[in-house]
Amino acid sequence: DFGIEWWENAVFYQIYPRSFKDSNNDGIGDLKGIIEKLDFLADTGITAVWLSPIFKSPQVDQGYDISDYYDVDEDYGTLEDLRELVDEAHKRGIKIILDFVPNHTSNQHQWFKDSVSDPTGDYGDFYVWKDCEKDDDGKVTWPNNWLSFFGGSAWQYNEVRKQCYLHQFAPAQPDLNYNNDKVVEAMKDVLKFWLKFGVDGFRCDAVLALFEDPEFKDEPRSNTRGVTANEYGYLDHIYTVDQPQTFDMIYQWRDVLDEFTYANKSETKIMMTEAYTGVEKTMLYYGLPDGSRKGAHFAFNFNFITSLKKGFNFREFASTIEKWFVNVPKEYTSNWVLGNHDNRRVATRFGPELVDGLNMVSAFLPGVMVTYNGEEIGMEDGQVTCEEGYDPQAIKDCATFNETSRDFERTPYQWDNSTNAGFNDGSQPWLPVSDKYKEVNLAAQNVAGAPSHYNLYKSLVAYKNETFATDFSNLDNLAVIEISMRVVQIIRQATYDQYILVFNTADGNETVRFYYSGGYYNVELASNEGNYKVGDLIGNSTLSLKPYECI
Ligand code: TEU
Ligand code: CA
Repeated sequence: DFGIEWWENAVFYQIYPRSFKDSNNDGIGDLKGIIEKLDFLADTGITAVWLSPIFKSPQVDQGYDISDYYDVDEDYGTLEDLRELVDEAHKRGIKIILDFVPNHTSNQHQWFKDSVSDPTGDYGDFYVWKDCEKDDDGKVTWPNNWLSFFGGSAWQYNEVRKQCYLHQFAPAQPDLNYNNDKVVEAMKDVLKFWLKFGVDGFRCDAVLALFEDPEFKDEPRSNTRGVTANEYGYLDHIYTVDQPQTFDMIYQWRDVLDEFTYANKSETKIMMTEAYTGVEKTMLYYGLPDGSRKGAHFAFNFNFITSLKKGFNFREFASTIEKWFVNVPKEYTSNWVLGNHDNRRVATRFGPELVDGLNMVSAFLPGVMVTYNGEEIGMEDGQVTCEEGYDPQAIKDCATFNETSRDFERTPYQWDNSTNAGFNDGSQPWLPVSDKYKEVNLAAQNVAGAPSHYNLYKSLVAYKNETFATDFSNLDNLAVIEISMRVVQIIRQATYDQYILVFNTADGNETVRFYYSGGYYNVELASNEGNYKVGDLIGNSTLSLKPYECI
């Protein structure tokens, strides 16, 4: 017994419900669609499903604007459907993680409506309201210079209350006021409700934005060049993200989860936090350095998204991994995120040839592997025009839609080569199906023995589940070695065995020396179309690797 809890060597599979599977042919993916695909998920071998938000919502930010935390949006089904999904997933040994969106509600939430209409009432102080002046020409002088993540002022004038409210995201997403104890309690109640319902944990959305500076000080200019005054990157966000009280709130939520874990003698209820921030702050989401407070079970490691660019070389690749593991205390479980619904797909970001190697790396590294639906078949970004798009960050300015939109990575899942890629029975999907679906789809790849992204992914997950679950090693036992400017080798020293991953990150053939500690090595997994095949033996020899080959 290596003392690993269920989530520590797990594969978390993110489902974007709107685009996964549409069971009733209304163009929108739904819970019943996910239920239909549970056997596929079980067969793939993933440990847990994280669902992007399925709660009642006007869908301004595709569900990240919640108007009722306690109910399922009719686009996705009913509470009974969710009951069935959780039960059916559990029957198959799959955990269900819900998306907890604590920073803001929808402006259609009853709390916000009450806050607007009755400033001195129970909900008057539920949001971050500040006085602001509106002149006769309708021009508002904002309370300060704060910017929204989606661009433009983070303030919005409300005609009824004649005040401004804070929205770190879209204007339809007013920020909750966590300085109000009633808000703190109300949101803990949300967690407790779903824990009682039987979910296995939460992905906590945009936690970095929970608190702001109590004095509402202006933020300084950032030194990033080429950014306009309206763009988020124009300011250095020292007063609106990662505030000290934010970390404490995370630790309080952890207490709620732990209480529930112990009280019910059930398996650990987990929390993963989403914050695009520096590595030191990321560690504070895990807990206090002295161990006196615990926070997230893991805080997403976005380095593969934020530090790595197309055409990366060995150095950039190695430092992306090192940046994480030199900073993570060994008690913390690591995690490796390749993509999500907010970032261009792996095949688009790096090129389709890199899909296998990167999936291999994220499965090989110790800790949790996080996969966004579609990455297991190497889906590329879809084609979406501004008129077809929905992302609130992008549709307000079609001139910059191609740069800012997150709709591209959200097009329907490509199941097969039938109409609408098998997403539904032919009615128009909410976002267009990618025109690549005839070449890239699950049915074409899920053929026994065929070399495919999916079959490799499935082998990786099986290997991780079998081999690394019992031969768990932490980051102390990891070494990233430069073999050449283009070839990287990662060594994972387990209790008895040594595992080596060799990855040619370049588009040319590479002949390199195999760095090893003696003996022969079995090729246990290999990317498709390389020189090496599963079952080959490698000893004291040179390796000839094809472009992007990974073994
Ligand atoms: O994203 C939070 C976040 O940190 C944003 O910076 C996001 O990555 C950025 O807008 C990408 O361009 C979360 C959700 O994942 C995202 O889908 C939501 O829009 C956002 O919170 C608001 O709830
Ligand atoms: Ca539907």
